[in-house]
Amino acid sequence: MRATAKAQPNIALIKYWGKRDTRRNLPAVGSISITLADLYTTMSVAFDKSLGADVLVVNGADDSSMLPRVSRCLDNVVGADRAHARIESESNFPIAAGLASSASAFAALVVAADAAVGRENTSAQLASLAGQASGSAARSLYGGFVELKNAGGDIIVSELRGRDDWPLRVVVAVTATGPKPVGSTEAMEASRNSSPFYDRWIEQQDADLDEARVAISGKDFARLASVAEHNCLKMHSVMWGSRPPMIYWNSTTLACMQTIRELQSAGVAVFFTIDAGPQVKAICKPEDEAAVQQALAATSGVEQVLVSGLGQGAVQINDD
Ligand code: 2P0
Repeated sequence: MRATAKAQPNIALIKYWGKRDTRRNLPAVGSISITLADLYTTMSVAFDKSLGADVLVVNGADDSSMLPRVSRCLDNVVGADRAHARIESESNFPIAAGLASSASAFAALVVAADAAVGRENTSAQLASLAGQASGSAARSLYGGFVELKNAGGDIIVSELRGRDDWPLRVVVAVTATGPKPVGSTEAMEASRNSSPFYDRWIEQQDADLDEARVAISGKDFARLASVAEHNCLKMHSVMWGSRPPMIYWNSTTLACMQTIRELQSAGVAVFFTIDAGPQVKAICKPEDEAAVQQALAATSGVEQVLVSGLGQGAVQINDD
C-alpha cells in the first residue's frame, strides 16, 4: 500500500489561462508545453488504516495548506472509501513560485497513489485525474513536447514530439523565491470575470496552437519562438487587464527579458516565457545554453539560474 513516483514540472509554450468548468477544473483553452528533466518532485504515498487523517509532509515539514487538494486528488484516484495516507513530497527547486511545482506534485501524486493500490490506470486516465487537481499537472504525465486538448467533458493529453527528437534546453532565471501573492486558480477567475481581453485571448488560442504545432513538427525554432513569446505576453496582458490586476513580474523579470532581447540581437537562438510568477524561462538550442546561462546569471537581481533538458514525464520509481 505504498509507492513512490517522480515527475517534472512542465513549461507551457502556449499557455493555459482560464477555466470552462471550475467544478471539474476543465481548462477554457488547449495548451502546449515542454516537460523538464532536471527539476523534479518525488512523491511517496502510503495508505495506512491505522491513520486517523491524511498527513502531508513537504520537503521534510508538515504542510496542511495543500492537504485538502491532495486528499481530494487521492479520493479521485482511489475512491473516497480509501484508508488515510501519509504523503511525502520532496522537490529540488523552489515551490509555489511560478515554476509549476503543482504540476510535478500532482502528476507524481496520481502515479504514486495508483501504484500504491495496485491499479493500472492508463497514462491518459492518470492525466485526466491529475488535471482535476491542477490543470497543468495533466501535461507532466508525458515527456518532451506535450499537447493538452479539450475533448467533450474531458481533456486529452498526448506527446507531440519526443524529448530526444528535438533536445531543446531550458534556462530558468529565478528572480524571487517564496510563494506567489495570488494563486493561479484565483487569478484565472479574476481574468475571466473582469479582463476586457479575456474573450479575445480565448478566441485566438487555436491559431497559436496551430502555429506552435507546425513549428514543433518542422523543428522551426524561429517560428516557435515568435508564437510562444506572443502567447506569453498576451496571457500577461489578460492578467494585467484584470480587476484587481494580476502582475506577477518584478523589475528583474523585465531585466531578464531585456537580456534575452540582447542575446537575440546578437544572433543567439533563444526565447523567453513567463508563467504565474516572476521567474523567466529561456528556451534555447543546446549550443547556446552556456551563453544564455551566463547572460542571465549576470543580469542584475537574478538570484539563481537553473538549467534543464527535456524529460520523460511521470514514472513510478522504486521505494528506498
Ligand atoms: C500553464 N499556468 O499553462 C499556465 C501558464 C500558469 C501560467 O497552468 O487552477 O496551477 O490548479 O488548474 O495548473 C498554472 O495553473 O492551475 C498554469 P489550476 P495551475 O502552465
